[in-house]
Amino acid sequence: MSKINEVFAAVEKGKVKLIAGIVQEALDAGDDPQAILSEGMIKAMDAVGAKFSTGEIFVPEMLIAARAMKMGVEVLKPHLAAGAAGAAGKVVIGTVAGDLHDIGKNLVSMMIESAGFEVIDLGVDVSKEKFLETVAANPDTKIVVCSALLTTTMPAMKDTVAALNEAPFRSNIKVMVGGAPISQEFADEVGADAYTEDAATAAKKAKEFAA
Ligand code: B1M
Repeated sequence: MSKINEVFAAVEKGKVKLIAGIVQEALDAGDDPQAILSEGMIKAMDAVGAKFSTGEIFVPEMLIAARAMKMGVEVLKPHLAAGAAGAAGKVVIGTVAGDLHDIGKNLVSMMIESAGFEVIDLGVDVSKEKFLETVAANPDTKIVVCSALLTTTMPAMKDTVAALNEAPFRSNIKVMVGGAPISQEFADEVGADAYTEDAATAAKKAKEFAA
């Protein structure tokens, strides 16, 4: 019997000590790793976000759910990712300035890596200067990926893409953007080369760009 509901409940309730075992049980029960991720974990985070919006829970509960999800993803990782390391080229990725959300960015990073890229992950709260200096220091960079989860950090994404667009290396790279508040319209407006909705499509698009 599927264990995905148990994964959902464990992430939603932030069962940090139990999550790894529950994810392993789901894998052992034959649940599809992609379904464990999307139906179990990501949906649980959406439920957490909805509860936060209505004031049912607060930042500490969101934080602990995030911790549980991260620990669950560690167990899933080998089952989701399988690629020839680095062969497809170099990708620089980060969550833009002022934004501390990294779960989605980490998934994008993991999927891109498993598509065969070498990923330089700059983490969260990454300034435009840091993106620029990293690409300048790695002239073989093929793609820059910016993530944002807050409407309040969309301007930072806009500034980052604008700075990349003015950089001397711009014609050598593709700029990809994504995250919950980002849309194709926003990507077009700021001058990014691509917007993708989730981690799997980000990896697919990155492969297209590198082909
Ligand atoms: Co925050 N938070 N949070 N939070 N948080 C949201 C985003 C929010 C929607 C919750 C809500 O109100 N319903 C809301 C934003 C509202 C808005 O801007 N419209 C919000 C808020 C308000 C805040 C604070 C301001 C709260 C406060 O302090 N009062 C604060 C801001 C801190 C800051 O960043 N400066 C804050 C803090 C936090 C925590 C630190 C507690 C924690 C983050 C921990 C961490 O990341 N390490 C947290 C969490 C966990 C959430 C929710 C509940 C879950 C986010 C998540 O990890 N989702 C979130 C509600 C929600 O999203 N439903 C919420 C799972 C993840 C897999 O999805 O990141 O969307 P996501 O990634 C997806 C896609 O977006 C896409 O791929 C992934 C799926 O495959 N994607 C890309 C992401 N980046 C991409 C880049 C690409 C392509 C695709 O490039 C090509």
